Amino acid sequence: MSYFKNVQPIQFEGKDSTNPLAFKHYNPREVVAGKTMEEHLRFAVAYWHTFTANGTDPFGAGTFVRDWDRYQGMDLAKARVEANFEFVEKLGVPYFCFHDRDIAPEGDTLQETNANLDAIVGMMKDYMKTSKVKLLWNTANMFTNPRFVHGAGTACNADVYAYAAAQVKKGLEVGKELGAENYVFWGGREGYETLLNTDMKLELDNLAHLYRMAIDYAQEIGFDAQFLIEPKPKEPTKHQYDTDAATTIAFLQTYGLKDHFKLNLEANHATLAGHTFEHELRVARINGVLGSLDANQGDLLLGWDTDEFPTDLYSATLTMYEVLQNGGLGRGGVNFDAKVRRGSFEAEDLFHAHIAGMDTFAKGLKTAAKLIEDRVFEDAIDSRYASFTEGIGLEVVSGKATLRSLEAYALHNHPIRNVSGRQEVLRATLNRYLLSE
Ligand code: XLS
Ligand code: CA
Ligand code: CA
Repeated sequence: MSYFKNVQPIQFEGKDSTNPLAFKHYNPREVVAGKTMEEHLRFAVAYWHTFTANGTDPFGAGTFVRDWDRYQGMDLAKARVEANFEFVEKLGVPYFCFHDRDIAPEGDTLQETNANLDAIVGMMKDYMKTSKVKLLWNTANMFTNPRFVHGAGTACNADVYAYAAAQVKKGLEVGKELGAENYVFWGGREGYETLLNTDMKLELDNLAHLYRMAIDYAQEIGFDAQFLIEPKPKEPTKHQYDTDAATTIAFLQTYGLKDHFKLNLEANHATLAGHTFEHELRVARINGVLGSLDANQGDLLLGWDTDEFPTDLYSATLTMYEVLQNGGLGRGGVNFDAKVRRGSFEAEDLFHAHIAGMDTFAKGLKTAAKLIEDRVFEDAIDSRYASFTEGIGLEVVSGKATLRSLEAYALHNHPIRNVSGRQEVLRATLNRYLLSE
């Protein structure tokens, strides 16, 4: 059964192509800064947006026209697996990602739910014997079911906490079974609606216990995936504990967990936190925890998580600049946690959207590599901070300075001379690089 019979495997046709079903910049085999584009970008398709969602919004029913929707229950779940492998192979990306509840329906009991999951995981495993498609990460959906109304790992109810722990245990087993390279924790309900009914300390302690148990269990079963925490400040919960990269790093340090986790950063979550995506990547990078990316973009005119496909070349360039400066994403990748708009309801739109995102990131990668090769920002930054490479500045940097020695210096250093930050020149230069080629 083919779900995308009108689409042939997507090919690279070059920047002058006008074919909406071809890549203009993403050439998997092209070498940039010492690695192929495929190795740098490690693209993944998000199962939930691509195969599970139907275009429902709070004001209206689903609009998506999908061939697999003629099925129901486990038959539907199986049809989606077929569609997934066909789509990911035709798109030519190496990975996909899912939540447990995206791939199999819940049953009446946890036993039944796990049995459904096992059946679908078995089917995926069979596909993966012959397909080149791999699992970048899996995760547990502990936010949709009403039982998680007050949270999962931060629930006020120990029975819910135990259920969440059972779900994480199963998620780790599934990840091992399918050879997942990472395992993600995103806490959509891990936060609070009001402090008036919230024991914040207990909730955070319990969340840390859950993470510790997950580390121990993964070790016990020999699941060596990279653990990732995905920050988001709000939505669905009013305040979410993993607010942004800096807050999540502080949490990991407080609980002695930093060596076991990296961050999965999402562009739209950065926007919701009042940051640029590159800010979040920079914070993670300088703290050694830049793990993986959820590539999408928000709408700055809307205050919610719109998860649009990324087409902003400027942002993609600065994102890939951080990734290159990080020495790559390691076991992480670039997952399109993005959905086609409700009005883009035809199955072919799924290809158009991913191609647009992949080309945007490919162009961003090429531009960032050129900027780094030419040391555009590095030279500007080096000269801006040059006063810390000698004299009194070097004493500060090497930790030798004291308030006394700095005062002695300041008393006789008059007048102080500052130099322009030259922001506009740098932005114009960035535009010049983006527009070249
Ligand atoms: C929701 C999140 C979610 C995570 C995985 O906003 O982006 O989809 O990526 O649970
Ligand atoms: Ca995400
Ligand atoms: Ca999102």
